[in-house]
Amino acid sequence: MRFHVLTLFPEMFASYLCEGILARAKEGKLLSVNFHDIRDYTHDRHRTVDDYPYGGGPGMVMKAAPLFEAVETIRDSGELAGSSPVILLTPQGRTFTQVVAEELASHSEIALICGRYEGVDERVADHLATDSISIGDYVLGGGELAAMVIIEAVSRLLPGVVGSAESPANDSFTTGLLQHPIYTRPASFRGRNVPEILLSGHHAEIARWQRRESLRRTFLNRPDLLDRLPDGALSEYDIRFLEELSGPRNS
Ligand code: 6GU
Repeated sequence: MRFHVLTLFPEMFASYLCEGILARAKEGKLLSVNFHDIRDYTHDRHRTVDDYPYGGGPGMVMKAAPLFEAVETIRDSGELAGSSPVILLTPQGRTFTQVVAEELASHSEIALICGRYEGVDERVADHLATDSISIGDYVLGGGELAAMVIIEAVSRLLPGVVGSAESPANDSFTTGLLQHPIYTRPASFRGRNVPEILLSGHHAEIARWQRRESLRRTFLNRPDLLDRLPDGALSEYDIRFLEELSGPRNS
Protein backbone atom coordinates (compact mmCIF):
# COMPACT_ATOMS: atom_id res chain seq x y z
CA MET A 1 0.00 0.00 0.00
CA ARG A 2 1.19 3.48 -0.86
CA PHE A 3 0.35 6.71 0.99
CA HIS A 4 0.97 10.13 -0.52
CA VAL A 5 1.14 12.84 2.14
CA LEU A 6 0.71 16.46 1.02
CA THR A 7 2.04 18.72 3.75
CA LEU A 8 3.85 21.96 4.48
CA PHE A 9 5.93 20.06 7.06
CA PRO A 10 7.25 16.80 5.56
CA GLU A 11 10.07 16.69 8.11
CA MET A 12 7.56 16.16 10.94
CA PHE A 13 6.99 12.55 9.87
CA ALA A 14 10.48 11.08 9.57
CA SER A 15 11.25 9.87 13.08
CA TYR A 16 7.82 8.36 13.61
CA LEU A 17 7.90 6.34 10.39
CA CYS A 18 11.46 5.16 11.00
CA GLU A 19 10.64 3.16 14.15
CA GLY A 20 8.68 0.04 15.00
CA ILE A 21 6.19 -1.79 12.85
CA LEU A 22 5.91 1.00 10.28
CA ALA A 23 9.67 0.91 9.64
CA ARG A 24 9.48 -2.89 9.29
CA ALA A 25 6.52 -2.64 6.94
CA LYS A 26 8.43 -0.18 4.75
CA GLU A 27 11.53 -2.42 4.70
CA GLY A 28 9.35 -5.38 3.75
CA LYS A 29 7.78 -3.36 0.89
CA LEU A 30 4.31 -3.77 2.41
CA LEU A 31 4.06 -0.01 2.86
CA SER A 32 5.47 3.12 1.27
CA VAL A 33 4.88 6.71 2.32
CA ASN A 34 5.71 9.45 -0.17
CA PHE A 35 5.89 13.08 0.95
CA HIS A 36 4.98 16.03 -1.23
CA ASP A 37 5.86 19.51 0.03
CA ILE A 38 2.91 21.71 -0.90
CA ARG A 39 5.27 24.69 -1.35
CA ASP A 40 6.90 22.87 -4.26
CA TYR A 41 3.66 23.43 -6.20
CA THR A 42 3.69 27.23 -5.94
CA HIS A 43 5.12 29.49 -8.66
CA ASP A 44 5.64 32.88 -7.00
CA ARG A 45 8.88 34.11 -5.48
CA HIS A 46 7.59 33.75 -1.93
CA ARG A 47 6.15 30.27 -2.50
CA THR A 48 2.81 31.45 -1.13
CA VAL A 49 0.46 28.72 0.13
CA ASP A 50 -2.09 30.82 2.04
CA ASP A 51 -4.08 34.02 1.68
CA TYR A 52 -6.70 36.14 3.47
CA PRO A 53 -10.27 34.83 3.75
CA TYR A 54 -12.93 36.35 1.49
CA GLY A 55 -15.52 38.05 3.66
CA GLY A 56 -12.96 38.76 6.35
CA GLY A 57 -12.35 36.96 9.61
CA PRO A 58 -9.33 35.76 11.54
CA GLY A 59 -6.44 33.76 10.18
CA MET A 60 -5.29 32.63 6.79
CA VAL A 61 -6.71 30.11 4.32
CA MET A 62 -4.74 27.51 2.39
CA LYS A 63 -4.96 28.24 -1.32
CA ALA A 64 -6.57 25.71 -3.65
CA ALA A 65 -4.11 25.89 -6.57
CA PRO A 66 -1.00 24.30 -4.98
CA LEU A 67 -3.09 21.41 -3.64
CA PHE A 68 -4.78 20.78 -7.00
CA GLU A 69 -1.41 20.91 -8.77
CA ALA A 70 0.18 18.55 -6.27
CA VAL A 71 -2.54 15.92 -6.63
CA GLU A 72 -2.57 16.25 -10.43
CA THR A 73 1.21 15.88 -10.57
CA ILE A 74 1.11 12.72 -8.46
CA ARG A 75 -1.71 11.33 -10.63
CA ASP A 76 0.22 12.13 -13.82
CA SER A 77 3.26 10.29 -12.44
CA GLY A 78 1.13 7.12 -12.37
CA GLU A 79 1.47 6.73 -8.59
CA LEU A 80 -2.14 7.59 -7.74
CA ALA A 81 -4.99 6.10 -9.73
CA GLY A 82 -7.93 8.33 -10.61
CA SER A 83 -10.13 6.06 -8.49
CA SER A 84 -7.89 6.25 -5.37
CA PRO A 85 -9.11 8.19 -2.32
CA VAL A 86 -7.90 11.76 -1.84
CA ILE A 87 -8.60 12.59 1.79
CA LEU A 88 -8.64 16.08 3.26
CA LEU A 89 -7.71 16.05 6.95
CA THR A 90 -9.85 18.64 8.68
CA PRO A 91 -11.79 18.99 11.94
CA GLN A 92 -14.88 19.40 9.71
CA GLY A 93 -14.57 15.86 8.32
CA ARG A 94 -16.33 12.63 9.29
CA THR A 95 -14.81 10.98 12.36
CA PHE A 96 -12.05 8.40 11.88
CA THR A 97 -12.87 5.03 13.48
CA GLN A 98 -11.69 1.43 13.16
CA VAL A 99 -14.46 0.88 10.62
CA VAL A 100 -13.09 3.75 8.49
CA ALA A 101 -9.56 2.31 8.86
CA GLU A 102 -10.82 -1.05 7.54
CA GLU A 103 -12.50 0.69 4.62
CA LEU A 104 -9.29 2.58 3.73
CA ALA A 105 -7.16 -0.58 4.04
CA SER A 106 -8.94 -1.99 0.98
CA HIS A 107 -7.27 0.61 -1.28
CA SER A 108 -3.75 0.28 -2.68
CA GLU A 109 -3.04 4.04 -2.85
CA ILE A 110 -4.34 6.92 -0.75
CA ALA A 111 -3.49 10.63 -0.80
CA LEU A 112 -3.72 12.53 2.50
CA ILE A 113 -3.92 16.33 2.37
CA CYS A 114 -2.80 17.94 5.64
CA GLY A 115 -4.72 21.16 6.17
CA ARG A 116 -3.06 23.91 8.19
CA TYR A 117 -3.96 27.31 9.53
CA GLU A 118 -7.61 28.17 10.05
CA GLY A 119 -8.79 26.27 7.02
CA VAL A 120 -8.48 25.19 3.42
CA ASP A 121 -10.23 26.81 0.45
CA GLU A 122 -13.55 24.97 0.22
CA ARG A 123 -12.99 24.05 -3.44
CA VAL A 124 -10.47 21.47 -2.23
CA ALA A 125 -13.16 19.62 -0.23
CA ASP A 126 -15.71 20.11 -3.02
CA HIS A 127 -13.73 19.31 -6.17
CA LEU A 128 -10.38 17.67 -5.28
CA ALA A 129 -10.83 15.54 -2.17
CA THR A 130 -13.06 12.47 -2.33
CA ASP A 131 -13.45 12.39 1.46
CA SER A 132 -12.84 14.63 4.50
CA ILE A 133 -11.75 13.04 7.78
CA SER A 134 -11.23 14.30 11.35
CA ILE A 135 -9.58 12.16 14.04
CA GLY A 136 -11.74 13.45 16.89
CA ASP A 137 -13.41 16.32 18.62
CA TYR A 138 -10.43 18.51 19.53
CA VAL A 139 -8.40 21.10 17.67
CA LEU A 140 -4.95 20.46 16.20
CA GLY A 141 -2.79 23.01 14.44
CA GLY A 142 -2.84 20.92 11.30
CA GLY A 143 -3.58 17.56 9.75
CA GLU A 144 -0.07 16.13 10.16
CA LEU A 145 -0.75 14.18 13.37
CA ALA A 146 -4.07 13.03 11.90
CA ALA A 147 -2.21 11.71 8.83
CA MET A 148 0.16 9.76 11.08
CA VAL A 149 -2.76 8.33 13.04
CA ILE A 150 -4.45 7.17 9.84
CA ILE A 151 -1.25 5.73 8.34
CA GLU A 152 -0.60 3.70 11.48
CA ALA A 153 -4.16 2.47 12.00
CA VAL A 154 -4.54 1.45 8.34
CA SER A 155 -1.07 -0.11 8.03
CA ARG A 156 -1.70 -2.38 11.03
CA LEU A 157 -4.54 -3.95 9.06
CA LEU A 158 -2.43 -4.84 6.01
CA PRO A 159 -1.56 -8.55 5.78
CA GLY A 160 1.90 -9.20 7.25
CA VAL A 161 2.43 -5.82 8.92
CA VAL A 162 1.45 -6.99 12.41
CA GLY A 163 2.65 -10.50 13.29
CA SER A 164 -0.08 -13.11 13.84
CA ALA A 165 0.99 -13.35 17.51
CA GLU A 166 -0.02 -9.70 17.98
CA SER A 167 -3.07 -10.17 15.78
CA PRO A 168 -5.36 -7.16 15.79
CA ALA A 169 -8.42 -9.47 15.91
CA ASN A 170 -8.90 -8.93 19.66
CA ASP A 171 -7.99 -5.25 19.73
CA SER A 172 -10.36 -2.86 21.38
CA PHE A 173 -12.86 -1.66 18.76
CA THR A 174 -12.30 -4.64 16.44
CA THR A 175 -14.75 -6.49 18.70
CA GLY A 176 -16.73 -3.34 19.41
CA LEU A 177 -15.82 -3.57 23.13
CA LEU A 178 -12.85 -2.21 25.07
CA GLN A 179 -10.15 -4.75 25.86
CA HIS A 180 -10.17 -6.45 29.28
CA PRO A 181 -7.31 -5.76 31.74
CA ILE A 182 -4.07 -7.67 31.15
CA TYR A 183 -1.11 -8.40 33.45
CA THR A 184 2.36 -9.89 33.29
CA ARG A 185 4.84 -11.04 35.95
CA PRO A 186 5.26 -10.61 38.86
CA ALA A 187 1.98 -11.93 40.25
CA SER A 188 2.39 -9.56 43.20
CA PHE A 189 3.78 -6.06 42.67
CA ARG A 190 3.98 -3.58 45.56
CA GLY A 191 1.23 -5.48 47.28
CA ARG A 192 -1.08 -5.37 44.24
CA ASN A 193 -2.01 -8.84 43.06
CA VAL A 194 -2.98 -10.15 39.66
CA PRO A 195 -6.60 -11.40 39.76
CA GLU A 196 -6.53 -14.98 41.08
CA ILE A 197 -8.57 -16.36 38.19
CA LEU A 198 -5.80 -15.54 35.68
CA LEU A 199 -3.36 -17.78 37.61
CA SER A 200 -5.84 -20.67 37.82
CA GLY A 201 -5.29 -22.30 34.44
CA HIS A 202 -9.08 -22.64 33.95
CA HIS A 203 -9.26 -21.41 30.38
CA ALA A 204 -13.03 -21.30 30.06
CA GLU A 205 -13.40 -19.39 33.33
CA ILE A 206 -10.61 -17.02 32.33
CA ALA A 207 -12.40 -16.31 29.05
CA ARG A 208 -15.63 -15.60 30.95
CA TRP A 209 -13.79 -13.23 33.33
CA GLN A 210 -12.18 -11.43 30.40
CA ARG A 211 -15.54 -11.04 28.69
CA ARG A 212 -17.11 -9.60 31.83
CA GLU A 213 -14.21 -7.17 32.37
CA SER A 214 -14.49 -6.04 28.72
CA LEU A 215 -18.16 -5.37 29.27
CA ARG A 216 -17.51 -3.61 32.60
CA ARG A 217 -14.90 -1.26 31.10
CA THR A 218 -16.99 -0.49 28.09
CA PHE A 219 -20.00 0.20 30.32
CA LEU A 220 -17.98 2.53 32.56
CA ASN A 221 -15.78 4.35 30.02
CA ARG A 222 -17.55 4.13 26.67
CA PRO A 223 -21.27 3.34 27.11
CA ASP A 224 -21.83 4.80 23.62
CA LEU A 225 -20.06 1.73 22.16
CA LEU A 226 -22.62 -0.62 23.76
CA ASP A 227 -25.43 1.21 21.97
CA ARG A 228 -23.71 0.74 18.62
CA LEU A 229 -22.94 -3.01 18.80
CA PRO A 230 -24.25 -5.06 15.88
CA ASP A 231 -27.28 -7.29 16.48
CA GLY A 232 -26.36 -10.52 18.22
CA ALA A 233 -23.05 -9.19 19.58
CA LEU A 234 -24.22 -9.68 23.18
CA SER A 235 -25.17 -13.06 24.64
CA GLU A 236 -27.90 -13.51 27.24
CA TYR A 237 -25.13 -13.71 29.87
CA ASP A 238 -23.64 -10.45 28.61
CA ILE A 239 -27.00 -8.70 28.83
CA ARG A 240 -27.64 -10.03 32.34
CA PHE A 241 -24.16 -8.88 33.45
CA LEU A 242 -24.73 -5.39 32.05
CA GLU A 243 -28.06 -5.23 33.88
CA GLU A 244 -26.24 -6.09 37.13
CA LEU A 245 -23.79 -3.26 36.43
CA SER A 246 -26.51 -0.70 35.89
CA GLY A 247 -27.70 -1.62 39.40
CA PRO A 248 -31.09 -2.48 40.78
CA ARG A 249 -33.73 -0.18 39.35
CA ASN A 250 -37.15 0.80 40.71
CA SER A 251 -36.18 -0.23 44.22
CL1 6GU B 1 -7.76 16.10 10.72
N1 6GU B 1 -7.10 18.48 11.65
C1 6GU B 1 -7.05 19.41 12.62
N2 6GU B 1 -6.46 20.58 12.37
N3 6GU B 1 -7.56 19.24 13.83
C2 6GU B 1 -8.13 18.06 14.07
C3 6GU B 1 -8.21 17.04 13.12
C4 6GU B 1 -7.68 17.29 11.88
N4 6GU B 1 -8.85 16.00 13.66
C5 6GU B 1 -9.14 16.37 14.91
N5 6GU B 1 -8.73 17.60 15.16
